Amino acid sequence: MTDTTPGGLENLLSEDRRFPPSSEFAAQANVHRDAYAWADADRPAFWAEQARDLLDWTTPFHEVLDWSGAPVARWFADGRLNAAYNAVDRHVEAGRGDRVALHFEGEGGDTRTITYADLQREVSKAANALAALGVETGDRVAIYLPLIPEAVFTMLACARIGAPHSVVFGGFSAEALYSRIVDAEAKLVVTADGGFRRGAASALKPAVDEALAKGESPVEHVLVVRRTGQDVAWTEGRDVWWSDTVDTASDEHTPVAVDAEHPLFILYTSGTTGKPKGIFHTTGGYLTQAAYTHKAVFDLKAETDVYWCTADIGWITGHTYVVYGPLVNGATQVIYEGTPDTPHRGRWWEIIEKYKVSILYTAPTAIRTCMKWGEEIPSKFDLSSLRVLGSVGEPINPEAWVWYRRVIGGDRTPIVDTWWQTETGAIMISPLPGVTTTKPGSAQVPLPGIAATVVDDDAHPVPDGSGGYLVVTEPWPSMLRGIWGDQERYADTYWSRFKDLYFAGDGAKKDDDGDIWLLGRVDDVMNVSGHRLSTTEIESALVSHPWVAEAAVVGATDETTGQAVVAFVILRGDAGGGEQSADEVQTTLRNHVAKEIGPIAKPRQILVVAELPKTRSGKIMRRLLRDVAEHRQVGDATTLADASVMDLIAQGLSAPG
Ligand code: 6R9
Repeated sequence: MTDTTPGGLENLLSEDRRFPPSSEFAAQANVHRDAYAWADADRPAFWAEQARDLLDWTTPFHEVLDWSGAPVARWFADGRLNAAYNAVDRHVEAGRGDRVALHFEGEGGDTRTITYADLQREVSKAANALAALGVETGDRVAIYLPLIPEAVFTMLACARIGAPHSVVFGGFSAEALYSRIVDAEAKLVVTADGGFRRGAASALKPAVDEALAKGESPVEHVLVVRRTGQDVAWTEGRDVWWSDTVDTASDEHTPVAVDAEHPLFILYTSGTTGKPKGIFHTTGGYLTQAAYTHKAVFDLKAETDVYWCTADIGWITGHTYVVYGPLVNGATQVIYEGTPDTPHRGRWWEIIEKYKVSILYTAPTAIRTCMKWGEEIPSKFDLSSLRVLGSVGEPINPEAWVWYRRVIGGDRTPIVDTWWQTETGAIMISPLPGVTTTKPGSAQVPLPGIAATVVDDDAHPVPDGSGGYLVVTEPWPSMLRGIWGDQERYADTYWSRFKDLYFAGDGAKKDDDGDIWLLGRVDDVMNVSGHRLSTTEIESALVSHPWVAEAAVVGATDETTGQAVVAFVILRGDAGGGEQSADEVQTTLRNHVAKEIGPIAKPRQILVVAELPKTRSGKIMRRLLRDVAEHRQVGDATTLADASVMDLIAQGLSAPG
């Protein structure tokens, strides 16, 4: 990563477009430049002030940070609070019960408007039902639901009782669900008959039945929401309908105050190999940073903004920026069940026009997909309500960033490229929209109160202009408190690579201003003839060509060069890319990469594909592409959002031409 020879990282760093905030935006922004100095002067004091300011505590805290048990932090540990009370009840008590909390848009066009007062009743009913099913403070609950209001009600009902939830992606297999249920020893599973995806009802309950038939399980009950009306198999005594238990329960429930360090949730992330890691977060510190970052990074004005984060609740972005951050801040938000192209490719933009969404938070993969579909689609809708755009999940290529700002943001909106992880719980590195002069493709600066840098192999901070590994150098409130049931693995995975530094697993580079550019996971770094190349770098070069909508690059074993660059590209329908022969595409794009980065970075092979394999959170599964590139049997594809994509790629490669 420290290599700056040809093929190094010069391409991204030569990105010299700059976008300062407008003076109008800067003047009205929630957070100003002085926040950095204030936080630097006394980091724990800064967070303590946020915790007092943004949350209501039933028992105020006096201790701020206890790092004596490092690497497990304790924040605000002698305080007590309830997460659901903070997300719901206090807004109603303050006279804001009529404010819309959720504008739910079903894929088929059904809608529900849920105010904070409604939310209080729904969450209370669900909490009473959970308690009646035997769930007590400290018990774990698995949630396997589509993105429907009941998913939010259930998460908050768990929080209300102090029962940590473990949300499992609706797209995950029965096997994945079973291992997560067993690992967390969940007593209850909350699911639905099914959900709507791509215009059809897709079943969920059968996967729960299959999971629970796999062996011994701690599950006592399965609570089932009726969403699609599909037939479901039923196990008497174990399965109960939401309509029979929750809808009939009392809508009054007293939230259980818990210690600040009481676990709020477990969320499994797929490690590169082996058993998934149950990342667990606690209550006080997590909520503090969720609320602060949501307000600071998106400049949220709760009275007037309409916020929309397109993430599924099955990943961390859905936890922090659909459920906890926005609701603790009393925001009005949109949640949408379906896919962006159902029933047509303008669905997202139609939703933005309909609800006058002012803040949009989505992933680079979605932006690149929209680029591929062509800008005439969003251009048909009125997107003038938008005032802040966010990106998360992967490095965003400069071209995609610029397209996002121009086509979706009307050349007007600040873009916040937010770097963080399931483990960090909340945003760590991001521009502040009223402060930072943004650079397309860079997450830029640690937020006020966050200390992160880039180090070399020996843990020394690299000078500006060099690359290395991203680390966090001081504890932060929403940091993971460990891996559920395996604290040794926690220390090994994150704290053993560099002494006393949190190792994020991402490669990064500092530019000449000291701004941080994320370069992808360190395992995505290739070594071609001794030159270190980042996948992100080459992908960005490819996407900067007008024919290319999306690109994924992998390093395939090569007899002569050690590794060789193999690129998979999706061509843009609207830019002439579709009309070229395969040979012409190869030659043109190889030369383009050579020109942008250097001949060393030229892909050995460029394969045109219709889709790329992605997880439901939008991350490209390069491991599977590497299998294709190295002519191996394709490995475990169970966490793909759409498992048929690998078949399509294989077919496309064997087809003539
Ligand atoms: C929130 C989330 C974490 C990994 C992380 C990094 C990548 C996320 C990014 C980004 C570059 C950004 N990542 N945001 N890379 N720029 N703005 O995605 O959590 O699913 O745990 O993934 O995602 O590689 O290490 P999670």
